[in-house]
Amino acid sequence: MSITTGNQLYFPQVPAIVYEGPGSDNPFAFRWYDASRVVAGKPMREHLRFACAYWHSFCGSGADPFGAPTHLFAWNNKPDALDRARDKMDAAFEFITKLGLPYYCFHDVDLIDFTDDIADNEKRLQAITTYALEKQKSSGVKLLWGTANLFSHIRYMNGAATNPDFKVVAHAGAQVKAALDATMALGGENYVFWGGREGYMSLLNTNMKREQEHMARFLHLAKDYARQQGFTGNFFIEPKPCEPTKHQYDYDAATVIGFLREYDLLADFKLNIEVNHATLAGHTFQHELQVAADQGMLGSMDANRGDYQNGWDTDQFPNNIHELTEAMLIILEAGGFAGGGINFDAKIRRNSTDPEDLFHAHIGAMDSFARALLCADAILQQSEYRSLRAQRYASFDTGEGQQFEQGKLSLTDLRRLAETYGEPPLTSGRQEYFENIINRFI
Ligand code: XLS
Ligand code: NI
Ligand code: NI
Repeated sequence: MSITTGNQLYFPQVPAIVYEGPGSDNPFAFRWYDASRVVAGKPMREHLRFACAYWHSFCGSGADPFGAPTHLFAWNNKPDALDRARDKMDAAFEFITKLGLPYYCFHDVDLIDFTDDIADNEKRLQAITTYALEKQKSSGVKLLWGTANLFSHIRYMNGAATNPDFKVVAHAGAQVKAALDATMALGGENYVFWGGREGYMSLLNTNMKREQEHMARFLHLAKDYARQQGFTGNFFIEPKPCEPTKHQYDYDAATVIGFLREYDLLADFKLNIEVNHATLAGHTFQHELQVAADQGMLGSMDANRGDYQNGWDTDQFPNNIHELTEAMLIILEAGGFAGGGINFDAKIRRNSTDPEDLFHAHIGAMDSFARALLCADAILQQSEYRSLRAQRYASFDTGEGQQFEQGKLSLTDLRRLAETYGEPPLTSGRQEYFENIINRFI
């Protein structure tokens, strides 16, 4: 493989994107995302910790099951794999720095094409990692998380860590080891496991208990290896109920937390919650965030949105300020992410074929989150939202309610008290009023 360093610009027509305020009509400016503006005690950039997803933005081709690629990138033209990978990285860092994104995230195979040769793949990854390190140093961009793609190669069709054939499990191990090495070499702050094929298509041919034990064993091996190498970051599990597998073991936040607890992994792992995965699981995104936050497990977020008219992972860019405001309320009340940030796991549409479309997508998404952050902060600071919710539980703050919370009452006590209270009055949940509070600040 040859070594060339390109100076070519891939988005020469797009300037660096700066904050111009809500009144601006410049399509290449932020209206709400003002990185250094202090909100709730820290700058926006530290609340939001935005990351570019290498796979969607620089590896996605626009192809779908019915049609050929439509995103024909200038960085994909060279015959040599390392040359191609460097071109792609030049384009990625040009894009990331023009947007002022502080972070990026990748799968191993996003950085450089793999073959079936383990040693060669390791060499490839090391070569492009060296290049990435230079890019990070000269730009100040950091790695939010790395991961291994354990779902695209044909060997993983029956799963990776949960594959019924140990030989495939070993290959998954080799790949995760190299991806961890790359993540650590780049100072990656976290490492993600998304188990797209860790699950089953049919229970008839599946020993579910054994597969889940293998998954836990595998996670322990990965964690132990990284810790031995001095990695101090978080491991994240990204829940998803299905797709591509019919039933995925990491179904949702509650399921994953139970799994981590059962297999003694809670201390090292947290969750990476993805919007569209939450909706596929039959939850709202807010529900998944709250479940994670309540357990101190809110690690990071994959930001995108689904489509209310269909049932798959469409990975569209986020733009719903109302839903994002409700999400930011939970994140602010939780004190922010534990180690992670907001990774745009989203892709432009197949028919979005202008190079500028990738910028418009990210500008809109970053502005939507910034605006949601401002709205959520205003709701918490200026409205009765928090105190109204607290008041609903006031009967537990003193007296017998408090004794109940403290474990000082028996079931017989409850019966005795019920009789003395008589029938309680109906107390409104005031949902519509709560909804109005949110809208008042948008
Ligand atoms: C797919 C997942 C994937 C993970 C990383 O649905 O969101 O992109 O984020 O493997
Ligand atoms: Ni994701
Ligand atoms: Ni996804």
